[in-house]
Amino acid sequence: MKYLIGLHLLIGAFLASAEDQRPNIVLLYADDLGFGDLGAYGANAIPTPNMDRLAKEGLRFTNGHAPSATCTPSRYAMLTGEYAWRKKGTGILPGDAAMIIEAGRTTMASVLQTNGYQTCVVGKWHLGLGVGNTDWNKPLSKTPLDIGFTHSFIMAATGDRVPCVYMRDREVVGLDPKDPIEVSYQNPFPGLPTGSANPELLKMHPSHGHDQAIVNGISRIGYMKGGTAALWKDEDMADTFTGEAVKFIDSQKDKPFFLYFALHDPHVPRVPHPRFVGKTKLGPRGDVIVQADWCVGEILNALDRLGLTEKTLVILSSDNGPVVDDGYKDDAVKLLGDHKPAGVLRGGKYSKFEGGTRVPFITRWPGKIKPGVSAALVSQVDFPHSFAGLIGKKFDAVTAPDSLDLHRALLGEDVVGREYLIEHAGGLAIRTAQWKYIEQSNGQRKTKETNTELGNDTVGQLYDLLADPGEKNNVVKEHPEVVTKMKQELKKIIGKNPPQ
Ligand code: NG6
Ligand code: CA
Repeated sequence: MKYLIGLHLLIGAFLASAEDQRPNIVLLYADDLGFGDLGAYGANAIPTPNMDRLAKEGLRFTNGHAPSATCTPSRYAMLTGEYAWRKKGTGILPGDAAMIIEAGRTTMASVLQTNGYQTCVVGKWHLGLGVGNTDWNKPLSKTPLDIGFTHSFIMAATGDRVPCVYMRDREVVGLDPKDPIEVSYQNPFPGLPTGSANPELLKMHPSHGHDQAIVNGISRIGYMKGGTAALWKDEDMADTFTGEAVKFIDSQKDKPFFLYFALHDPHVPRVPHPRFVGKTKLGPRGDVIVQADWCVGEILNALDRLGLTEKTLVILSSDNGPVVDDGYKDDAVKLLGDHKPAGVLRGGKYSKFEGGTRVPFITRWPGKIKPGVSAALVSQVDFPHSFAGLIGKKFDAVTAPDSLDLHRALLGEDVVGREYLIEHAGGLAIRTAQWKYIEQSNGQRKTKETNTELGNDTVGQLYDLLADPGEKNNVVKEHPEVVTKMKQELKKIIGKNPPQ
């Protein structure tokens, strides 16, 4: 009996220590940050000491991918483990869209929540809220709280879309009930100024689109009325989100936690706090990357201060590649100089070329991850299964057909990662460690507005990424056997769970 009790205690202690091994997870997710935008990936026009610190102390991936070349589909895939192109209605959403992830669905957050983690999202959401026809003056029926988050402090969509307010859990923060919010993506509110009618009221002018409601001297996509006390000030957004993120870490320091910090920068409108203005010679786009780097630094400092650095897996990445002019006259094109936001890669946000989805991707967990560089092919769509794998669980939802348990790759123990990866920007491309095949398409080659090479061509394109990382030489004719294999695999992957 004595021995049995002894054994029991021993097993108990072992289990407790196994539990203690479970790391906190902090996912720092920038918006439109390019493969070449930080020092660790070769930039020298933008100082990013905190992101570079992560790379130095952790593992810097050279083949880390966002699932799509724009925000909503990337985030949909990252949260659910299902590629967005399988499901209708997962393109860039307006700010009044219904939530596109079903309540109760297993996500990268819920798998941690059901295993005892406190889970928090702070920042950009852009996956819809409520069920449609949202009344912003009432608690919302569908929010991050319904898909695995215990805490939520978000903006509904993007910085350039109404409603320009923060939401905590189910409610708008700081709303005066006597000044209710109305939102419309169809019609302007009579009597209210707009960017197109009243350019004299603007402190930043649109270059394309973005000429509707004016909030804080900046015109946006969509119309809104009321909610004056709740409106955000773009200059303070990075401070506000970072403050919330640090507050969450402080409050959870003794329990395992997951923080999904979805930074707004460097998405448009690019409006740095005055203390970051002029920190680069690149104008607002460079300055808000410095601001994003500061946000990262504040999180790393909080982990250091609380003694959590060794207990925390930090992941830094971006939801899609970079764009220079994304709709505001912020001098980003004029002041770009030699800076290459996508580094050696071709294309950027919206593109099927590598610049669309290959993004900064860094993991750090001191003592567990050996610092270095990894060429493993990994995607954010793998987070759901990998987070489960990391805590010794299975992500057993059948709703995540595209997610793999690559936690060993994230920790640097597996240097290969995926065999195949799908890239998505309107149409699809498929790649392996060496090859990239882009399906033929009749889409336009380049967008006039953003000047992005979209990767469309009326013939299929095959690139040898090892020899030609910039996707300059289409070798589709030279390697018919590779093309056949890639097409077959693409068909197989699509067929696994055909698009709706
Ligand atoms: C585009 C916007 C762009 C940006 C993008 C979404 C116009 C002309 N362009 O439609 O500015 O908001 O949508 O970006 O409106 S994302 O990173 O959220 O996907
Ligand atoms: Ca984005």
